[in-house]
Amino acid sequence: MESEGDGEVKSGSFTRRGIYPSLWAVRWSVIVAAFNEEDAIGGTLADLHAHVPGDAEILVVDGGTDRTGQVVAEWRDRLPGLRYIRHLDDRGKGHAIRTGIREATGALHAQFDADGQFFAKDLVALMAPLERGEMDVVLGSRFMEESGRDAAASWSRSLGNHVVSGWASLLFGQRMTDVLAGIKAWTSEAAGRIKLTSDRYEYEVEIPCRAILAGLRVGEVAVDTRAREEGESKVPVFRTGLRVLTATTRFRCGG
Ligand SMILES: Nc1nc2c(ncn2[C@@H]2O[C@H](COP(=O)(O)OP(=O)(O)OP(=O)(O)O)[C@@H](O)[C@H]2O)c(=O)[nH]1
Ligand SMILES: [Mg+2]
Repeated sequence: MESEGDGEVKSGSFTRRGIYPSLWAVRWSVIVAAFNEEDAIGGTLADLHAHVPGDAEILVVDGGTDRTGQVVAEWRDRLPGLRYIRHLDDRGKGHAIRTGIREATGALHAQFDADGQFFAKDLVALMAPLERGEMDVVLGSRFMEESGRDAAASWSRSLGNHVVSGWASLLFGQRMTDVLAGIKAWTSEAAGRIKLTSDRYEYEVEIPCRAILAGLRVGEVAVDTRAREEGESKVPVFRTGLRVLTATTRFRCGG
């Protein structure tokens, strides 16, 4: 469980380059919102196990009713930083991520979908600009030139993503190619300066929008995606798209 090169990460007492002195290990908290992901969560944890530092905290915030919790329990020995939060009053993915942020103890936070569509190796690339102190929030983007082809997305999903990202870029004066990807990272300090209010998928766009409004530095890094192989999407595309567009406009207007 080691990777080398820039933004070096080692398991155990890992060292890092960047603004944080290597003696102060910078702890990651990876927040995984899950809703009935018993078929996918095992693969997601295996991927995290292979790529995140050995002392990373991994918070699974489970709002569903299936066996996700049991599968997580089977991973406890291999992932000492694994924490399972049974989210009984779950009101949506945004609510689950807020709970994860409240519980997180790391200096750097990331969100990572449980459905296996993203790759944990990309978390290393997202964390690097935060560790170097160059960014406060980093968005994973499926639509940059270097991004692995998103064969996963249907045309309606891709179009919806482009419309929402374009609208947010226009309103907030910064080009963002993919505000909706379920892989993002931010510093705990940034989290303290952004007040998130959205319970559902609107929170995805709320993070960069409120960060820009707070004067924080928001960057993006190309990521790869693949089609969901296990479980089911929870997103009704058109209704969610409209809600996200309305919310983006509201954030701009101070709501
Ligand atoms: N706790 C919690 N997690 C959720 C909820 N809805 C979705 N999630 C999780 O959030 C992640 C993303 O959900 P998906 O349904 O795959 O949505 P998506 O990835 O944005 O959209 P697709 O392109 O359809 O896959 C998955 O890990 C889900 O299990 C919810 O209501 N509560
Ligand atoms: Mg998904």
